[in-house]
Amino acid sequence: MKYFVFAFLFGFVACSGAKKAADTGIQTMVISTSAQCGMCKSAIEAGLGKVTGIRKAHLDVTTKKLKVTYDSKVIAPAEIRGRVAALGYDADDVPAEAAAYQNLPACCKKDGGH
Ligand SMILES: [Cu+2]
Repeated sequence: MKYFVFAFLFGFVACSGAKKAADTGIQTMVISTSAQCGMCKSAIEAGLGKVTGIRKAHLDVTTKKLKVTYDSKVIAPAEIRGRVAALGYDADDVPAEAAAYQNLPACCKKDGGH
């Protein structure tokens, strides 16, 4: 019985937490990138980790999808895509910035070793 009550309370707290997150502007978006390997993953996740308003960035190297948790009151999706492009990677319809792309290791380039 105690466990049942605990589970109920936990569920209640989880639900109210989700509502609070929506009120504070926290949102999640998925960006298609041109990332190639684990180095790209590190570069993108570390690069976005420094950006104000971005709470979490996770790249799946297999799908090349970047999942970003951000505060919509602080940063807009277009700016997040711009940040990814500035690191040298395509972000949805925003092409990688040429200079940054040129500076990537060969294995991270779209026509690279992979
Ligand atoms: Cu790479």
